[in-house]
Amino acid sequence: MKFKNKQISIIGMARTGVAASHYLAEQGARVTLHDSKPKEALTEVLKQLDPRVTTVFQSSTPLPDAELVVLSPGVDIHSPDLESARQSGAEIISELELAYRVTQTPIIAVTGTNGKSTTTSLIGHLLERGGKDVQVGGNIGIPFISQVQNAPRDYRVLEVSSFQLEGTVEFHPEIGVLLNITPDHLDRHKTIEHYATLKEKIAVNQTRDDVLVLNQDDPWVHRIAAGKPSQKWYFSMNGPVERGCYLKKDCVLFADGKREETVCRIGDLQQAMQFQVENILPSVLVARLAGIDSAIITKALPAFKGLEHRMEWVRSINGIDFINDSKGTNIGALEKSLNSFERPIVLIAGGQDKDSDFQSLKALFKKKVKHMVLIGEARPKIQTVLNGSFGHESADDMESAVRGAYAHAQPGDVVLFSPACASFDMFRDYEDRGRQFKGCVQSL
Ligand code: UMA
Repeated sequence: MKFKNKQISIIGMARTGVAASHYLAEQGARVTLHDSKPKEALTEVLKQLDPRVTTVFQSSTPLPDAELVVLSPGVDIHSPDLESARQSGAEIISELELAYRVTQTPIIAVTGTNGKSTTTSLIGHLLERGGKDVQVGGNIGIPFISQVQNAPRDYRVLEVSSFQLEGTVEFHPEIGVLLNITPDHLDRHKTIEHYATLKEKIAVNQTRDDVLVLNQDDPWVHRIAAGKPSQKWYFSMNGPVERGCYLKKDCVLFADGKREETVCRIGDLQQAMQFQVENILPSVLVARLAGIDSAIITKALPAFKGLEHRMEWVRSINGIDFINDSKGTNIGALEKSLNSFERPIVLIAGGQDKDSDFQSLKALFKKKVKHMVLIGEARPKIQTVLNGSFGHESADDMESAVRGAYAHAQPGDVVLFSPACASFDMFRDYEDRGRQFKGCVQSL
């Protein structure tokens, strides 16, 4: 792709936009970086910009002569702000597509509603322990475009979101991983059908030389995989698969269609990972498909601690465990987290609603949760669902939420912070939210 002297508008002046502007300015493009926010709100970002980049504030509308428009993931490709660029014939792509077009290294791409970050990191960990030269990036927090000038020898391992896939055209991973599909981001994508179509873009350019790693237990994943020419390998929590990885009692098994091998015992893993077996299965499978021996994987798995803000054990007070699951930003994540415990749960949940159907969790709440503390904008909506059916209270800030939850917990209980919502109503992002939770727990 030739960028020299090309007029390019990048929308969104945060991590992705800044990284894309650096790359494109280096390539000699005429780069304009836009943001809907005013200049005063972006002073920190401005310090990081390449002087060759022109800035436009309080506008997400590309320049009239832009030949290429690159979107940050937070920018909706259907936004009316992009209409004039579309009509004038500019190509509109996501940063994921841009970075894909300028990289040669084989890509392992992980998508799905939940478990993406953990699976992506664990794949990176297993491949590194197996002696591969890899780079981990994407939605996990490191824009892919910021990595392209530093190519690893063997693989790029990317977490890719529906927001990033929305603006892809040619994107084509050698190994695509599709973890699960449950409703998320419906405030932007409107229907689960459309959301699933975006997830499908991980596979649409694959050929019979490529690999798809698929969740055997997820009906949406099956629908997406149907008819794709890719070589399909499966993983399952519920029973054997012919080619892939599955859970048998306490063991992870790998099968290649001819023979089976036991890769690890769940009891040997770090506690946080024992709650996330569903992420271990595809990670082990990808590592095997990338040529890593089972013996190396068996040794490498217990060293993986899991990610911050994902079923992260914070502290135990009088036999009450406090778990930080701030990265659980949708109801599918909350469902999985609740199902991980066989002990009474005091749940802290809520935040900015993403048009989620909390009604679908009502039965599970009744079964698993002994008391609920609600935070954020979604409080009235969740309260309507609970409808006085069991104990709940409302908290205006994290400190009162943690104190309220602690007051209702007894030895042997779990205080689980798994919000099932976005964080932006009360916090900078889910990391800020999780750190505030941990800070409040530490000061109890
Ligand atoms: N903006 C506009 N116009 C718009 C919309 C937004 O100018 O119409 C501006 C905002 O004012 C803001 C900027 O765009 O200044 C924000 O862009 P961004 O939201 O894309 O932020 P980045 O920092 O670039 O982060 C993005 C991903 N953000 C989102 O998908 C919302 C990060 O994923 C990702 O880690 C990062 O790129 C690096 O790849 C976060 C996320 O929440 C963690 N992802 C969702 C999820 O995991 O569920 C998909």
